Amino acid sequence: MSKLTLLESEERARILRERLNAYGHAYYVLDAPMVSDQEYDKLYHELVAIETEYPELIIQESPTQRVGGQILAGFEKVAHDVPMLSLGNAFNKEDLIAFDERIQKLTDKPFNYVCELKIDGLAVSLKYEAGRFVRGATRGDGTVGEEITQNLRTVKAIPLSLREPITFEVRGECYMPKDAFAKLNEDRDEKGQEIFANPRNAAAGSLRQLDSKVTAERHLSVFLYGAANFEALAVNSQSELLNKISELGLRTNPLRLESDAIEEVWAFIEDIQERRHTLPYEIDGVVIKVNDFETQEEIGYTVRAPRWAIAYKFPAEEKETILRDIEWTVGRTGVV
Ligand code: 1X8
Repeated sequence: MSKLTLLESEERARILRERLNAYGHAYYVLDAPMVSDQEYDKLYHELVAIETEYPELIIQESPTQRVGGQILAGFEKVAHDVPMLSLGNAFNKEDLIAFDERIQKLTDKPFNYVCELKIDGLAVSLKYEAGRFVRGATRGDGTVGEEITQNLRTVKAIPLSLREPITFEVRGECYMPKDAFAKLNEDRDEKGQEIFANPRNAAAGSLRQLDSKVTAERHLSVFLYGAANFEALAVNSQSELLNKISELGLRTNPLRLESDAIEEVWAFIEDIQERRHTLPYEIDGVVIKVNDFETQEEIGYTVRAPRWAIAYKFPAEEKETILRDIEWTVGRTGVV
């Protein structure tokens, strides 16, 4: 093929970015691929070729810009505009009933609950300005976190641009899928590197990398479930928020229940607990939230956590293993 002019390349690059972003959204956000890997790779490499020929056409939102960049000396601290709260816990049915009774006392209006899976990863906050991903941060202590924008840009399920030019901060959980975790530990074991204890630690270690090229190789994913300063979204409830952020191109978890009956909430918790091992990611419970935002505000907050939500925590998953061998090693100083 003869070389394209700058103007032709600009137009072609725009089309390629649009198509690759649509295919990436289908694959990484919806888990429903539209094209084969070969077809995706063909277009991706065509875009790389154009951007190599005309580097002035590279934009931050290009799918080619997810491979990692410069090596940082450390992470900057970021103060969250709206604190990232923790949740009260429930460990059994009695705790759940007590939560429901507290809620009943705190509001006169009829209301319902939304139940979502509690993802065992790391809470992150993603800031979008005019629809463009501009900053990502860890939760930290809830007030101050660490700026990890470079690392989060490598997470393919995080869109670099939204479907509307909206300014807001979305929150969710970044995690390592079980299969990615198993593969990573296998590779590390072969190389004699220390293995990660669980997917959560592996995700944390991956997001703490000062070299984002390492993060890019770790196959992290994300589920989004909340927002700070979400006036721009024009939503009145948690279920509307989940639908809206999903329309914007953000990944949400499809497994959820809306119900006004605590017995139904309990049935959902039991069902999820039984099925948790069949999920491709680790969860440590179910989060139960009052759906309507006005009712949430009426019910209010304690110093650390909303009164209108609770985390039902599953017992840590226990597995039986066979110990096959123990290898003793003597260190430099003679210590075994
Ligand atoms: C923590 C988590 C929440 C949700 C899922 N996973 C978590 N780890 C959710 O709401 N779907 S909410 C939350 C928190 O508020 N601390």
